Amino acid sequence: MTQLILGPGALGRLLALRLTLCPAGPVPVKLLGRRPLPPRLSLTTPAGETLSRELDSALSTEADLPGEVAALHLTTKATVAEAALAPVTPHLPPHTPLVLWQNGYDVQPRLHASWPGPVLCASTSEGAYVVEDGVVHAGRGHTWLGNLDGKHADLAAALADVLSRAGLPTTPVTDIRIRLWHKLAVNAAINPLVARFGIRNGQLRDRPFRPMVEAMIAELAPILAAERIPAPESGWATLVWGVIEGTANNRASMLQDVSAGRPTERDAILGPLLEAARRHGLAHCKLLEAYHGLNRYHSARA
Ligand code: KPL
Repeated sequence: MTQLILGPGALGRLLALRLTLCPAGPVPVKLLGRRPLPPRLSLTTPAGETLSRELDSALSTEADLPGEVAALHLTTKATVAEAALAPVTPHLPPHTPLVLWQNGYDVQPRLHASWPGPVLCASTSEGAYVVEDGVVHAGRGHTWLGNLDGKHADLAAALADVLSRAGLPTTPVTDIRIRLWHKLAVNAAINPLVARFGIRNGQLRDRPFRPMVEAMIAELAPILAAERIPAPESGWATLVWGVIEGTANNRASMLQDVSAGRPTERDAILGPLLEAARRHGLAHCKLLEAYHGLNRYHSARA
C-alpha cells in the first residue's frame, strides 16, 4: 500500500526519499504537490552522501491517486494545510488514515474533529531543507506519532515501524498533544524573535536578545500551566535554551518565511497561546500580542 505524501517541501521530500531508499526495500510512495516536480529527486544525508531516485509524483489537483493508500501524510506548512487537503479529499476513501506533520497546534484539533478516518499527529525534530533538485537532511532527530485522544495505537505503532526502518526513528505515543505544545512553546520563544531581528538562533544567547527570550518564557509559562501542559522536568527555560544551543547555527523556519516573503506560521504557533490565555482569563500577553500583530509578511529588518 502506498504512502501518499501531500506537500513536497523539505519534510515531504525527506519522507518520500527516505521511504523510497528504505534499506529493507523501497516503500511505495507518491508525492503530491501544486507544481510538477523533477522526476528525480536527490537526498543529501547528514553524513554528506548524495543519493538520487526517481519518484512517483503528481499534481494534487488531479484524481490520479493510488488505489490503496496506507496513509496520507500532510506535510505542508500549517498556513496552507487545509487548502492543500481540500482537492485531494474527494478522491480518497473516507477511512484513509491522515498523518499531520504541521508545527503549532492549529490545524491538528480541527482536522482531528473533521476527518472521517483515523488521524495521527507527528512531532519531529528532524532537520531538513529544500534544494532545487531535492532535499538536504541536515540534522538527525526523532519523531513522535500519536492520536490526540490516545486512540489508534496499532496504526501509530505500524507507521512508526515503517518510518523507523526507513531511517527516521519514530516512537508511537499516547501524549502527542503535550509533545505538540512543548514544541509550540519552544517555537514561540524562538521564532518570532529571530524573525523580527533577522538573526540565527544562537544569537539569542547574546545581548540584547537574551532577556527578550527570558521575557517570552515568563509570558508563556502561566498560559501553558493554565492549559494543563506539564512543564518539562528541567523547566521551560532549560528546554528552550537547550534547543537554542543545539540549533545555534539555524535560520529558524519563521525567519526563512519572512526572508522569502511567505506567510509565517504565527497563527499556528502564537494563535493557540493567545486563544488559551483569553480562555483562561489571563492578563494581557504583551509580547505574544505584539509579535502576533506584526504583519503576516513582516520584514526581518522592520
Ligand atoms: O523548529 C524550529 C524552527 O526553525 O521552526 C527551531 C526549533 C526554532 C529550530 O530552528
